[in-house]
Amino acid sequence: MPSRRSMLSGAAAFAAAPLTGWTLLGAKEPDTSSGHGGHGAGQSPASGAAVTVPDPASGTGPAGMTNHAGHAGFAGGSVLPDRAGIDPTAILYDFDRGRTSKLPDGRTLREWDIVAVDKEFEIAPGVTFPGWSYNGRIPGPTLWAREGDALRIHFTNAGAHPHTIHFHGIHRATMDGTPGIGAGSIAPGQSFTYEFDATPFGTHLYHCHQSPLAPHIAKGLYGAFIIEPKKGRPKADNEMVMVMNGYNTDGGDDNEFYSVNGLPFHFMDFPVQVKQNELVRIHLINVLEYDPINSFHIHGNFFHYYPTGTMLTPSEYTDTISQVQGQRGILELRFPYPGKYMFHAHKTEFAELGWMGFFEVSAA
Ligand SMILES: [Cu+2]
Repeated sequence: MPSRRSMLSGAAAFAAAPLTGWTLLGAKEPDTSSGHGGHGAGQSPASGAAVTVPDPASGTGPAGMTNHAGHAGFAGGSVLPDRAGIDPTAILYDFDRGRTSKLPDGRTLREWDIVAVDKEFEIAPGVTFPGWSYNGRIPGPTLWAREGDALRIHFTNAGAHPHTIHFHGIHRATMDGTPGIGAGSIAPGQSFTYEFDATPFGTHLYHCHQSPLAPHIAKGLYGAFIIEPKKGRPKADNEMVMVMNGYNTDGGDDNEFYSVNGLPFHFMDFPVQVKQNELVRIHLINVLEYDPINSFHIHGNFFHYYPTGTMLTPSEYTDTISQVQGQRGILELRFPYPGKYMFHAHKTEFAELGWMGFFEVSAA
């Protein structure tokens, strides 16, 4: 089996020798010797060694892929969202505020339906990933609430394995989505409603907490959970969610692909659109498994950073931050100059395996 390093060399060599790079990516064999146990996690091999190799010079590629010769990436570009089954650009702005109603005490009740479903995604050209997902997407829906709201999350497990939803926040033990406590594991075909209040305000996350934990998260069962302060924040012109994740495609103990909002290299081909001088607010969440640390670096700019989003004043003014698994925060910045500015994991290996993209700043 080629190492992650050799894949990286393959990716870097794409412009010069696309066939070699393509073969390295497409021909990865499943690793049947290791495996971290449980539920057949990651046991489906990468498929697609037989995909047509596009000609980077011609500007064309197989249907459903873009072509971005000129930067590290896949020979045919990232997979188009329709074909991938994931649209990272749509996920940026897809805040799900739930169904709202008023409780007798005047508070807002928000309700969501979340279904765990097993679903295949084409995360890289010719590479399918047998995901476990919330509502058929990786990452799952971004749940938005206001501090103090009453929340009800109606969870149904339509997958083949037991799952839970564990929310970060303050709540009773019985609502913690942890096996052995309260409803605990939700078996296939079963449902449970998690019920708690939205507190504290901040940028949080939710994920499955079934054992073995790493695959239950890494297969795709995670999402953003944002609680706005009761009085709100200063209005941002451009507010978005970025979930840093990775894919273990060979059942080994590391990731072969990295991304933001689910699709490697997507934002290289579809830069995040920003206007000069507008206030950009990014809710950044790290759900990466198998690697201890992830990071976010921006070119040509600095941002204010609010760790966990639980304070209204930033702790740092920087161009690079690190997050371990489950860590998250809010970034606020304005772009003073038009142009294209890269953002990526400052761990270069992650960047070259998919975790890189652009902001495209248009003149005000
Ligand atoms: Cu699970």
